[in-house]
Amino acid sequence: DQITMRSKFRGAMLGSLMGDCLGAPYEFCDITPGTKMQIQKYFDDLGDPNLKPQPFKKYTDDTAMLKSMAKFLIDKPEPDFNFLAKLFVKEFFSEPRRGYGENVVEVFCKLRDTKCGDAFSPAKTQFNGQGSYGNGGAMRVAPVALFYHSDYQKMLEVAEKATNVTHTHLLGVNGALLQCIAVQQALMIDPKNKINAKKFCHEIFKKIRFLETKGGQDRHDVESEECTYQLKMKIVENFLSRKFDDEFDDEVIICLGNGVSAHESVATAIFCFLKALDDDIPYIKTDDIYRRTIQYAISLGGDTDTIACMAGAICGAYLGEDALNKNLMKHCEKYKDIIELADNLFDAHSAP
Ligand code: 8NA
Ligand code: MG
Ligand code: MG
Ligand code: MG
Repeated sequence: DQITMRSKFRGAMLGSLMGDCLGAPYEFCDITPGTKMQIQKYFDDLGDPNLKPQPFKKYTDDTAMLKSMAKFLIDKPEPDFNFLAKLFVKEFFSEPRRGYGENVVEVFCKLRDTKCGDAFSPAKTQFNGQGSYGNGGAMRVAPVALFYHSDYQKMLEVAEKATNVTHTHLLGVNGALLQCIAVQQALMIDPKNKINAKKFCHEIFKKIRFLETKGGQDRHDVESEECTYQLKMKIVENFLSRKFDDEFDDEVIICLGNGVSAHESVATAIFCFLKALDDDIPYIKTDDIYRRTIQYAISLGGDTDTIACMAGAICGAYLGEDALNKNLMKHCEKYKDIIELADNLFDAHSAP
């Protein structure tokens, strides 16, 4: 029904923004057991309705690029990737100090110098022609999952091309597709129904295996980058069966990662969402599923803004706007603009 879907669009967009804004202060901090207690207090303090929202927690590159992705889908009847490139360039040069990845800046410069005439060329030359496997494609892909949620093939096609404007390495692209699939799958579930975490995980596994094997049989060379995300999703499934103990988080970080590359962060974000569905992380004390999701992502350290942003988008797509804590939301820069963008995306998607 229409109301629920509108609320889910807002939930995914706000969930992404809030993960970015609230996660950014902890990016690459040292995480000790003490830090995890501090993060609990940080959320408790921000959740106080009397705390003034000034200064805002600022959003970073994740949200800057997410906004461009939404506009790209809203403003044109068919995807125009040169237009997307122009939006990225305009956004970057108007506010370059949003914490962009170190190398993606070269792409923006080349795009600007060629007036975005060929959206796909500059990214191909990154890292001596390997292309970037950073998580920059995945962190901004949620609007594609929302807009094309009822046309799965088109969703994947647009997600891949939109990623290719900055990221062409197989791992960067498949990481973005994995995140896109997770957001779409969460969007399709009624929040009144409890998610079966292992089933949710296995569904994603089957979809990403299909993409990685190009619809064919299992590969034997499991070391191959063409198997990376199916293996990651198997690891997620295994962690979901384990009880939390003192080694748990360290092993999650070793096996799933918390870095800036897509293969060390996207499966981690999916795991944070699924783990937080249950209230069994001892140092996290809240009944709020969304807060648990991003608090856990941030407590794992590393690329906290981006992992919380991706996990937050999945969780928000499942729960919808009403489940997101308004006290936390009001501390996030430009949250009202994100609501408007979510509504415009919804209206554009529903237009005949
Ligand atoms: P990117 O394309 O510059 O990639 C990010 C980083 O990943 C690069 O700087 C490299 O270190 C590494 N990398 C990617 N591909 C390769 C490769 N083929 N070979 C070797 N190394 C590689 O930018 P992006 O958009 O993917 O980055 C997204 C991340 O950067 C997000 O987490 C975002 O929040 C941001 N970020 C910024 C800071 C900061 O302080 N400025 C810190 C962490 C993350
Ligand atoms: Mg960032
Ligand atoms: Mg707890
Ligand atoms: Mg980041």
